[in-house]
Amino acid sequence: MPIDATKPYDESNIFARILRGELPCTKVYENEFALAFNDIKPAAPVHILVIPKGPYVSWDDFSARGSAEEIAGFVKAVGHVAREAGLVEPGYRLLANVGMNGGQEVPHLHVHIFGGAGLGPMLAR
Ligand code: DGP
Repeated sequence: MPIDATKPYDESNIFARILRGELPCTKVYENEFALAFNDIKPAAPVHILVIPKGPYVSWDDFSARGSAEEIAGFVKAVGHVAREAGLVEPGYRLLANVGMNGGQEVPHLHVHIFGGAGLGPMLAR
């Protein structure tokens, strides 16, 4: 069920619980700005989620309230994870769903990194 991305941050969301170590994840990378882990329901041979450490509901929230340091650190972490996964030469796709029409289900910003195969058209038609 997609979320309303204008709602305040919910500390009990599943990715907040992963960040606090209350729930497990298959960690791919972590630094002071970001945590990256494999998606539990992969939609491509490589499907990694990268989340900021701070409490941001969505890309909208992060771009509005995140500090320049957090935003730069997060963007760099996404690039680092994709490079380390060997995705640059074959290519990959980034996706951040926002709110209802975007189909966002977890109310903590996450960027999907998809790769490992040709990914087809950008959106289903
Ligand atoms: P989105 O629709 O953009 O909000 O995508 C949410 C993604 O999060 C979806 O691909 C499945 C993934 N996901 C949901 N719960 C968990 C979890 O507990 N662990 C992991 N690793 N991924 C999860």
